[in-house]
Amino acid sequence: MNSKRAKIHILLLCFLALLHQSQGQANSYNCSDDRTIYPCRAYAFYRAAAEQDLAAVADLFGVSRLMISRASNLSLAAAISLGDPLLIPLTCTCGGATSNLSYAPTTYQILSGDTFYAVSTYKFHNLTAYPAVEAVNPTLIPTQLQIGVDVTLPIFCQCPRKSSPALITYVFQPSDSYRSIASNFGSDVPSLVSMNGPETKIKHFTTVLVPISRIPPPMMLNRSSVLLPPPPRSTDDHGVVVGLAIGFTIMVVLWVLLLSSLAWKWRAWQGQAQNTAINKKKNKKKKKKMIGSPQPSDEYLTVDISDLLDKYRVFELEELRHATSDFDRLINGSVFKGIINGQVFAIKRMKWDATDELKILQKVNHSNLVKLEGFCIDEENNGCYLVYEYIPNGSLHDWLHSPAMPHKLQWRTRLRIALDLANALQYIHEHTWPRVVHKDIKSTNVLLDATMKAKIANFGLARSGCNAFTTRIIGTQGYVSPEYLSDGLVTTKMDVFAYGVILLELVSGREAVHARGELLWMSVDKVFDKMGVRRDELRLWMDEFLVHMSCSMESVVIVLGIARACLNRDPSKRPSMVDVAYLLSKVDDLRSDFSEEELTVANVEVKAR
Ligand SMILES: *[C@@H]1O[C@H](CO)[C@@H](O)[C@H](O)[C@H]1NC(C)=O
Ligand SMILES: *[C@@H]1O[C@H](CO)[C@@H](O)[C@H](O)[C@H]1NC(C)=O
Ligand SMILES: *[C@@H]1O[C@H](CO)[C@@H](O)[C@H](O)[C@H]1NC(C)=O
Ligand SMILES: *[C@@H]1O[C@H](CO)[C@@H](O)[C@H](O)[C@H]1NC(C)=O
Ligand SMILES: CC(=O)N[C@H]1CO[C@H](CO)[C@@H](O)[C@@H]1O
Repeated sequence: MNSKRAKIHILLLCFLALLHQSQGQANSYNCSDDRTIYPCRAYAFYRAAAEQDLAAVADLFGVSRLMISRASNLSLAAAISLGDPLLIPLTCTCGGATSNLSYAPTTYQILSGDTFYAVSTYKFHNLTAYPAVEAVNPTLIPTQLQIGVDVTLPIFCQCPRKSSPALITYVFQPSDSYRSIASNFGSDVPSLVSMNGPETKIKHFTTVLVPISRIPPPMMLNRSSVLLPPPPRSTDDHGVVVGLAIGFTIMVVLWVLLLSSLAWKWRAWQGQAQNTAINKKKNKKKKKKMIGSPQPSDEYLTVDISDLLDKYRVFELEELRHATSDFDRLINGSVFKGIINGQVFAIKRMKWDATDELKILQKVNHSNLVKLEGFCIDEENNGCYLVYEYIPNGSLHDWLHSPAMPHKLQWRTRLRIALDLANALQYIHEHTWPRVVHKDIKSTNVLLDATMKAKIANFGLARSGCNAFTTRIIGTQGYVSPEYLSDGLVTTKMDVFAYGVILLELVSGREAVHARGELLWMSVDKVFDKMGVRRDELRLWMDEFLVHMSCSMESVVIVLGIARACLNRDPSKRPSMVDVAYLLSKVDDLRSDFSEEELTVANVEVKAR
């Protein structure tokens, strides 16, 4: 009985192999037949190049060091040397009808002398190939690459169809055979044949897919488990001893932090069920797709805590307890007001993993972003606190929508806020590397300081890296972009969309979601007709207070036009925040010619022409 089954099995494999042979190798990465299995976790095998440390590899692939080190059975503090094998966790996606290629998008910035061929062959070690690079970057001309331009490098990958939990993309070396690959990765020759066709057809330096059942694979388990940090350069013995002692201390500290970070992760993982899922059904469907991919916690970006220690103040729990009168001064949600040495802070208790937010915040520094001052680890409760600068005037949401506010915002102030936000978003989208997408732009996450300058808070959902896909759809209704809701597509354009909704709130004084469930961004359509803005409808739709203050209709129309562009359903047609900030600054510049008192509607209208 069993042997019969085995025979059928082998026959089936041969059949599959033949099928593959006739279709050629490129079809291993054709994703058009079953799009429902994307995105998924996939892996690429990469050997460290000369002078490349873990951070350099992590940057190249846009993943965290911790993710690589965990998949590769390395300690985070370990030095890696030339040729060390690394397993890079990637998110494998389907490139869409234009390419039908399954790949993990990796952003690469062109340096002097780079060509698509050189980058795929030498920097990415043939994990991708230049024709594929051309296919996924249709707007770039390969012979005219400009230094600094971003290129998407499609790392070949594939999502597993059934039994095998993950697939590794491996570049077939001249010294390799299916047999050696199978033993290195804990796979078997028939599976390799079924995935890639017969061995004789495999060309050197092309990729093969290796199904594996365990991460890390056997060849990486054989590493010595005690890896020391790189030896200090100093040659005198005293220096070496001190260096080792310091290295050891750092390692111990790192491990303690790493363990607590893992503990937060576990909590985060458990707490996920309670997260605000805007579309529970969709969420469920997407989650199902991820079943079978190993290490669900890898979904989280992780932070190299070593980078944080010298940048931020580390607070003691006792200190925070004292500052907040034993956590009695609640601002809202889980944010407390605390006073330490006369300085006021906002202290946020993290319900789940803070490492995402820490990782993002350590990279950003802009006067329109709420600044992180330090953090505190609560070992007893496996929790953590983030300590921010205190922003006294509360949220934009309250100023626009709460009847309790002492007065309403002037149009000029609203324009100023719009420009502040545009500048902040422009900064995180254009001046961070990899790019940061905030993912939860909304008026409650916009805080106003004593001079009514706007600052963006709450990077809890933020992501670095663009064009990623997510399988956890979370966000705030009324602000989420259609493409994120339907495909989980995360790009800077989703922040642009949410920003468009805030502009509508500023103009209309209405909430992003009306009490009856109507979405503000949909309701604005009635203000427009084929010719543009209908002024009569606009007067009815906009904030009554602004109408009474007889603010410049001209500038309201300009802002509404910008909002409408930001809300385009096609993300590629939305302007970038650079464009938005430029357009707004022109409106705003006009106004700053005048002092607040002198500013009259007539002046602005004349100037606006
Ligand atoms: C992928 O497969 C589909 C049908 O299965 C076919 O139409 C398409 O041409 C293939 N694409 C590539 C790039 O081979
Ligand atoms: C992608 O696949 C679809 C469906 O099989 C097919 O209609 C389309 O032509 C393919 N596109 C390319 C560029 O191969
Ligand atoms: C990539 O493949 C080319 C041949 O196609 C080979 O010359 C080159 O050495 C390979 N790169 C690496 C890093 O192995
Ligand atoms: C483990 O490494 C040692 C040398 O470092 C080597 O002799 C041995 O064959 C390796 N074992 C496996 C299973 O790769
Ligand atoms: C750093 C690290 O994780 N090392 C592990 C590699 O795998 C071996 C065998 O499972 C473990 O004993 C090591 O601790």
